[in-house]
Amino acid sequence: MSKDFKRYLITSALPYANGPVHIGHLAGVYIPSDIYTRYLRLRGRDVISVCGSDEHGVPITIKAKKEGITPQQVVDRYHAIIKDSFEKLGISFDIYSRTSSPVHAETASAFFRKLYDEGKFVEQTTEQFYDEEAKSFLADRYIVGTCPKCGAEGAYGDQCEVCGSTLSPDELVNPRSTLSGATPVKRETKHWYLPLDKYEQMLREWILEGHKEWKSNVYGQCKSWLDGGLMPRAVSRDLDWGIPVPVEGAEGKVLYVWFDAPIGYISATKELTPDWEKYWKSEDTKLVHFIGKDNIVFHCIVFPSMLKAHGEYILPENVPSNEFLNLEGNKISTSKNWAVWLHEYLVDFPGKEDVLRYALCATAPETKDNDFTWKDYQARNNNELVAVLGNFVNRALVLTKKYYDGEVPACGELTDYDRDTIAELSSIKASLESNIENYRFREALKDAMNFARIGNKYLADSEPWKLVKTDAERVKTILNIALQITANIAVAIEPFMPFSAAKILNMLACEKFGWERLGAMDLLAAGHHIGEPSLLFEKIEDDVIQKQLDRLEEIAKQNKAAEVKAEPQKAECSFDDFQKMDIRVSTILEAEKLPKTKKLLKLTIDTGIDKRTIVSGIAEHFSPEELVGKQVLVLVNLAPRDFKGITSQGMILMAEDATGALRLLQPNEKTNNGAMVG
Ligand code: B3M
Ligand code: ZN
Repeated sequence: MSKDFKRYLITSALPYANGPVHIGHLAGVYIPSDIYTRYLRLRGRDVISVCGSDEHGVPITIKAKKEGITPQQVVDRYHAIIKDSFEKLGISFDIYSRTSSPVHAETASAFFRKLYDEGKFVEQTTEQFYDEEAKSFLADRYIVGTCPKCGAEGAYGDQCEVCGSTLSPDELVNPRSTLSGATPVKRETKHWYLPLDKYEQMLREWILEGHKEWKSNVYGQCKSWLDGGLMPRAVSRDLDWGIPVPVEGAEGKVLYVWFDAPIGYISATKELTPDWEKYWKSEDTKLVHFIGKDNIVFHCIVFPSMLKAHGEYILPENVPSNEFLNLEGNKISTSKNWAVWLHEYLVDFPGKEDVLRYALCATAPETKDNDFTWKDYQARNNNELVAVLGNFVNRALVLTKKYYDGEVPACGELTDYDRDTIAELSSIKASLESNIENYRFREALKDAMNFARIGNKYLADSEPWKLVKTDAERVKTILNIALQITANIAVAIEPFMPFSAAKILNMLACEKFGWERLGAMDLLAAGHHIGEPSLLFEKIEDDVIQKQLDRLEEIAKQNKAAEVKAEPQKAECSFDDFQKMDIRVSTILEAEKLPKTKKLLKLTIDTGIDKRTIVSGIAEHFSPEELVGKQVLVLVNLAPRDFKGITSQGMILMAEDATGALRLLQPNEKTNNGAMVG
């Protein structure tokens, strides 16, 4: 079954350029694909890795509308951020292109045109929602209304974000267009459909019979789609952002984003190399799509049907899709800002690119959804990278410096323990390779780390720092072995942590050893001079992690507040009713806690009319110190009330937000006390 391929073409899902990349994207797609690609390169294979920004589709136009800018401005901004942050994390695409490139427009148009000319599409006229004021057909996302399931306002035509129900625009109560507010009407429109049902048999044979080795989540999804029966799918849309449908009489219509985006893989390859056809059109190429689980149907059913319909292209050999990564127990969400953004991480954690690569690979949701927590990130750094990997490499190098002035000592006679250790090390390579080649990157990372674990144990067991006083000859052998292990680590971790691998090589004063030598114990010649040791990783302290947790807590609060519905309006009051209330700008002069109470503060207030005492139940929300000197609004003619024997003359006005926090109401600029509010 394992065919020998001459070359590899690796694709990674094209991120939508409507927001930056977050850790969910990285763990699900880009880190696995980069590990795989780097590994193949190290093995000397002919491999290219292509990716780029997905710059069409409704999410982009919505973002543009929300920010009052053009779709082009949106994609320019995020394409730059995404490309830059991928580079900084060491994601080593051979090309990171974009679907707004001219080569792509031409490639996608020609692809459509060929299918069109050969009669591979069916044309169908259906009724779609239309905004008569804005003179525009409406994508589902452009229609909002009341959710028929939970009654929430502002549900979208495809989904209610409050209760999570999947909806169709027909189901919305009181549907409105977000373009003009008008009630949408139905209007006829013509589109081109790819009859997926015609490819069902081909897909069944190819996937269900031919690719039983695919990951069970991917295989299972394909099977359930195929068992459910496939239907023709529209490949065009009424939209003004995208690649125009290259057919006469198709004004105002563009290619559906899921038609053009996967063709982006082909366009990117074209831009990369004039030899692109040998990657796409030869059965000797192993095509692998790295994607997230929400993209499975497009990469396993729709795109392969397109490729088959076209006729000149190969199909993917595998589509290793991951499940989802959650963040601190909750689903990552771009719209809710519940994410760790790569470009922000790079600023907050300079020099810690490999730590993120490591932590995300180690927690990658390979077989089921998984959770990223900052505590786990910290523990992985401190207990694994610092305590095991960094510690071992540092000891080996520092001791070599100290005992031999940086010269690699010769290996003497081996003990049984040495031989066992070496045997253990040499068995790792095969496991590491098989794990990577079978997309088990978490296991592969454990294999790579095993070099450091074994090395660490070897030094701890053999204690050269003690032995140096009694058996100096033996210490030479121990350190020779420790240095050989260090050199092996530089090879083994390179696909996962390329920056650290380079750092180790630099400290060893060596060029790359080559993957084929992994496991060998003669990577460093006796007499070779190593360079200066420095720390590979540093401990991450609690306060750094706390800062990230605080940020998330703040976001959670804001999200909660945004979700909460305001209390219904109270019964009407007359202007005279309102006029009865005498509200004045006042300054808090003194504040103290009322003894033996939890909630009460005794405040002395300058109302401009007089100085008076107010007792307020806010001690759990404000400390006396933070109140003194603040200007506030006070209802001064409220009937006096006694609290614990103190008469309170008035009430300070406050707002309680959705989280239960109290906010003082203050004039927006300093105002004289006694100024009337009304
Ligand atoms: N832009 C969807 C996503 O990010 C998408 C992938 C396209 S791959 C051709 O989920
Ligand atoms: Zn709902």
